[in-house]
Amino acid sequence: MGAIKSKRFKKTPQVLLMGLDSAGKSTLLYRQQRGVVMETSPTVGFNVATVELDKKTSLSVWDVGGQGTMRPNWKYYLEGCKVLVFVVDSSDRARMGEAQKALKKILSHEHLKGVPLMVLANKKDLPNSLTIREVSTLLELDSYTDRVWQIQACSALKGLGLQQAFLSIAKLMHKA
Ligand code: G3D
Repeated sequence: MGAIKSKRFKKTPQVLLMGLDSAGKSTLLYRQQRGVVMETSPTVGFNVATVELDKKTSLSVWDVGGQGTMRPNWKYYLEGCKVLVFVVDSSDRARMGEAQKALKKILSHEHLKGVPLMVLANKKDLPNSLTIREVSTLLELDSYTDRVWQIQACSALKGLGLQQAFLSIAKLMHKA
């Protein structure tokens, strides 16, 4: 998500958009954005992008691959999260295990206890993309019995399924 410019960062975002690098987070944001305000946070060493969805809701975006050593700093960012949106590249079977581990790790944080989860199985336009049932199995979503979760297929590139996804995210916010 390096291409997005940054300006401001809120410490208590309402929606966190996470996923491995190349999952399609930046593409999704560019599709959804109204006004994008971004920041690279030098103090914690990873990029955080914040988008104003509307006057009351902000969305912060992180790459979570390989950030294990940054975990002590996560508490400053995860607090106040109402919905966690996890984006996966559904055409990349080889990295599903890595995505599963990253998701599990982030969800184990105390600040995300009981926080609803929306998984976006992105790149559904590609012919080799996995079904949402397959993605859900590989991410072991059934093991998350202590929170509400949903999975939806989308294509950030083609703009497919995004409107529905954001409507569902708005609904999940009220379940937090
Ligand atoms: P990230 O922000 O999660 O790191 P990006 O991911 O948004 O930068 O996307 C990584 C690559 O995947 C980009 O291709 C982008 O165009 C592509 N991509 C994102 N979403 C989709 C999608 O829904 N369908 C398809 N087919 N491709 C998608 P490049 O070639 O620029 O690396």
